Amino acid sequence: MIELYYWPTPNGHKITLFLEESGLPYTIKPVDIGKGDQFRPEFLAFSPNNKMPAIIDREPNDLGEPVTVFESGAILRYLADKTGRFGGEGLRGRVEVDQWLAWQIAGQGPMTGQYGHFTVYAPERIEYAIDRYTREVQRLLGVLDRRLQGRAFIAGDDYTIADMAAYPWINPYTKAPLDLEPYPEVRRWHASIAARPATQRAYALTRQVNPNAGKPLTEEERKHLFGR
Ligand SMILES: N[C@@H](CCC(=O)N[C@@H](CS)C(=O)NCC(=O)O)C(=O)O
Repeated sequence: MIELYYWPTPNGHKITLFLEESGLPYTIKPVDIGKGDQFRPEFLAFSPNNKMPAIIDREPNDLGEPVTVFESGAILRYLADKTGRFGGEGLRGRVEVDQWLAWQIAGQGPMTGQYGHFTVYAPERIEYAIDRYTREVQRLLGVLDRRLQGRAFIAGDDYTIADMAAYPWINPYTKAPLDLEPYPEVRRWHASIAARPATQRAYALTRQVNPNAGKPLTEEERKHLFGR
């Protein structure tokens, strides 16, 4: 059984996308990042960067002690290796997946996150930052759009952990949506993943785990998320 330390945000969705798609048994341990659960010593003991997602695998393939993993990219790779699914086939298939997984966790995710921070959450409007991250996200959408030309999914014909990582970070801010009109391949790919039953199950967890999802942040939530 996998214990998933989770809150319904784009990085959290990456892991529920995998778990719902693979059918691997799991249980959710909510980490309410608006209440400061990410700073609890028992969570920091295995997720020292004070961010979710993280997992504990109580039944690792080597039958040894439980395995803990933090960082969404590392978790996706671990789960792909554990199940032998969604991680790319053979040396060449695997490297296709891993380079785009790295592109997502080092580029598309953080840049889109900064775009969201400065357009939605920052207490003051800083034009330079908004402009910088808007253009960077648009550039990354262009990179993804070109990659998807002639391919069903990021790594080729198969749906993989590279897609699961990138999907939740396409336009995650309803208060600051970006125009996806210039990226037809991204729109086609995004719609095909949105239609998957596993995707719908993963996103249905949002309201179940956080009934306040989508509401403006309270002062307490801002303090825990941006104040330390
Ligand atoms: N690089 C990390 C980023 C995870 C992350 O940013 N998690 C956010 C929510 S999406 C979080 O837990 N924030 C709590 C905090 O910053 O205190 C990953 O890919 O797992």
